[in-house]
Amino acid sequence: MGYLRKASKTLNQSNCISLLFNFNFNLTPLTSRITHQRFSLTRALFCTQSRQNSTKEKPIIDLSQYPPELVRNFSIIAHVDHGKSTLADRLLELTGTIKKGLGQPQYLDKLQVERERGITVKAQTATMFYKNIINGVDCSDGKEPHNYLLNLIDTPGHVDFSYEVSRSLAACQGVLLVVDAAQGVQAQTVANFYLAFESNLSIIPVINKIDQPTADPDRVKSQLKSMFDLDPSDALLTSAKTGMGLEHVLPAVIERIPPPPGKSDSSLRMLLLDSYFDEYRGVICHVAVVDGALRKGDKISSAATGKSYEALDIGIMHPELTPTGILFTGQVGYVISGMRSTKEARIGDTIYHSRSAMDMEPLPGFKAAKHMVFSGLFPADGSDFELLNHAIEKLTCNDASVSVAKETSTALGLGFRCGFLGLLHMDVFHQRLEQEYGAHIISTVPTVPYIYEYADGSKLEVQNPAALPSNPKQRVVACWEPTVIATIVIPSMLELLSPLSPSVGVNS
Ligand SMILES: Nc1nc2c(ncn2[C@@H]2O[C@H](COP(=O)(O)OP(=O)(O)O)[C@@H](O)[C@H]2O)c(=O)[nH]1
Ligand SMILES: [Mg+2]
Repeated sequence: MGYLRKASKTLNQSNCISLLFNFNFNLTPLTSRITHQRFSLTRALFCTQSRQNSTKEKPIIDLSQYPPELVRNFSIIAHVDHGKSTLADRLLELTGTIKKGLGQPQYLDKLQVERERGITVKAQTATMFYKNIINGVDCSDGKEPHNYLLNLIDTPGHVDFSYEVSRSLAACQGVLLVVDAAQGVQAQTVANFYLAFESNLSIIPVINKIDQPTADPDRVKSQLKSMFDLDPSDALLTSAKTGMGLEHVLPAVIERIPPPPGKSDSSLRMLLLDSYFDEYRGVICHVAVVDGALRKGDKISSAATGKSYEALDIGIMHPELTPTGILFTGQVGYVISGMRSTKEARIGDTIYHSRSAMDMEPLPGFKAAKHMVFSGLFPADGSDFELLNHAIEKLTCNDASVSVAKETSTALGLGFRCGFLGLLHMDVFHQRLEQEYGAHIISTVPTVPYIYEYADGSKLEVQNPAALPSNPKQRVVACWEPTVIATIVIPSMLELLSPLSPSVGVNS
């Protein structure tokens, strides 16, 4: 736990018992859709995987034409609603990856929950091919224009999904930091900037929505300078809605973001970035090839589990699963290798060739997710426990930031205690269980973890009040609860006070 404050200076046993009592019996179903209907494992109209089938007649893409110096991997990061997914749409159209006007807006928001709520909750990768030409003029000094392979990752903006952002950045060498020209820098702009900055990534500021009447790009430029020390002249001015200024984005990506640093002549090392479960093909892993190359049929091993697999299918997201049979150094794509569960597909794992696994150094992987709220999940019908177990297993394959442990409640029977990054994350997880796996669940009131300190100095972290042991011999002397150390960003003192202006006196 990050920051803790003393919830009470001293807690006597009776306080603890009443706390326990309140929590234990205050089980409010968050999902009001409890019916006697059984689970159905039918997939909803929208699902976690890419839209497939559109790849059949396409010629196989030859990835050997893209050595690392012609590859750029970048994420689009920003606060919620600053236009990341819309900008991704325009870049996909500009490179001919999707047809202009066809398909829905925010194309990479594929989940039903994303479309219903109008937010991105999953980072999505798309590979684009782009000739470095601006307005028909070759910008590589009269030489034949190069064909570049660009991997774009659209990320969520809400803080509850920042684990998606931090993992995406591990596959990138640079970011487009999008800022709304009217809203200016907001909370997640700051948080995401520091994630990219700490990862040593090249940062390209993009001031978006300049078509809006209230847009004030100069104010945003000065914010970028004062808060992040970003040169105002480096900022690109765009409107992802009208297409204004977009022609400068990809040339800037090629110029300012370095190619991936891996070694082509080394043995294979791949980072497992993300995964999802497909009923027919098992786990589909999203990977970034750091060193070496991976070919279809290769024998590969996981550093985390030691298990070996065969690479049955390999390809890129263009923007759907597109088989290529091979992935080279610096490229980002997918691998299907017959993994069946999350226990095998560990996010952050390093994958090698089985033949060289002995003398390989694993990649650093990812920091573990920090769970902020915990809640119990129980099947609405007790006999559906196994089905809920399978549904959670498959969904956590696509959402590595949820922790799951079995628990039993006297009132609700067998279930699970799940840890989430925040309340929105919890709500989205419940909704996905229902929409993608037909689960009917009862969830208990979310709680935060507490730390109890005993008279003998020992401490106990409790995620569920029912787990607090009631031992009269051990006196609880203090109870600690998580707190937030926050930075408040205010455009100016004057703007903060202006809504109060009638009551603010002016001193002349
Ligand atoms: N006026 C205007 N609206 C935009 C622009 N870019 C995005 N939007 C709108 O802003 C809203 C949020 O966009 P979205 O791409 O989902 O933002 P995200 O949360 O950062 O991915 C949508 O309604 C978009 O249509 C722009 O350049 N100009
Ligand atoms: Mg989005």
